[in-house]
Amino acid sequence: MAVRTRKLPAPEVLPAASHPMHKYLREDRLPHIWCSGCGLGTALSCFTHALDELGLGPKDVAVVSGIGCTGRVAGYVNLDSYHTTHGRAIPFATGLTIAQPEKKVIVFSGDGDLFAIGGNHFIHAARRNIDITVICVNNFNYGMTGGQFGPTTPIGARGTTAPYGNYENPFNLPYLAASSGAVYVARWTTVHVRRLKDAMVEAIEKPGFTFVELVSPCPTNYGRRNGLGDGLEETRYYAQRSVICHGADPKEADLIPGEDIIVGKFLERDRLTFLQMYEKQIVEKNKLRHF
Ligand SMILES: Cc1ncc(C[n+]2csc(CCOP(=O)(O)OP(=O)(O)O)c2C)c(N)n1
Ligand code: SF4
Ligand SMILES: [Mg+2]
Repeated sequence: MAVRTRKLPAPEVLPAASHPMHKYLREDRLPHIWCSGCGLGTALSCFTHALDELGLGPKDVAVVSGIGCTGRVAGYVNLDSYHTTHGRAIPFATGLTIAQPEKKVIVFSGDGDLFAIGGNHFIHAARRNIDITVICVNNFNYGMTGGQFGPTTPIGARGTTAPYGNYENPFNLPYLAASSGAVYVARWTTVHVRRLKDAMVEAIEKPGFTFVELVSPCPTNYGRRNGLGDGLEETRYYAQRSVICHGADPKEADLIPGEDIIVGKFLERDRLTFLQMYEKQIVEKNKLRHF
């Protein structure tokens, strides 16, 4: 008996959905590697909206990341971006901004990258008032490598290397930034998307060393071990505990589990930047000529 075959209609090809800020994204690198419920998608989305509001295009901005889940941001933005070695985003950014001061140079990295292995660079860049913006996604642990405790892990919180709870005092990042010399310091969470975007806009616009801390859920490695549930529950916890307190003394903004999370714009001030100081102290005083 002859076999009868039926010709099927060609499948309908649907146009691929694009992200509203696709001009800032390397869509060929997507899907991203981040876990479901992670705050990093929100962080990146706020960042692209901030760039859009500032009207910054690929020639105006460079993004520098270290290593970690947060560090992947550099690979996803369709800009001049540098995925550097662990802890060294700030030195790379320092070279970039000195070579091309007209560019907005933005460091986007994690709490471990910026404050453990890279902590030294952070305090000195702030002290020297290097003209860069540092955005730190603080998820209280080394997410990428499996949940080790780090310099922002709260006392008592568990990690793979702190099975009985961390007993080392964590950094209060806004206080560290402010006392090291930053000219703009703010903290928001992934719940405060508009305020976070506004803080990024202000920090990027302002000359000098500016700092935005972003408290973000890491359900896979931090939330799960610390009774915070999945990404949504961890986000809900940050929403419920946040108290907006603009102008608060950063010294009072410690992050302690079970207590209020003080968020807001803590500080804005003016200081001569590294290059302005060089101009004033060296070029003008010695009547040097510019190259
Ligand atoms: C010199 C060096 N040491 C250690 C590592 C391993 N390592 C990769 S990412 C990371 C920590 C990342 O933590 P964080 O910056 O908080 O980023 P997250 O993954 O939490 O976003 C470490 C220790 C490395 N890549 N290079
Ligand atoms: S391990 Fe944590 S920080 Fe990394 S992608 Fe997963 S949820 Fe996000
Ligand atoms: Mg981290």
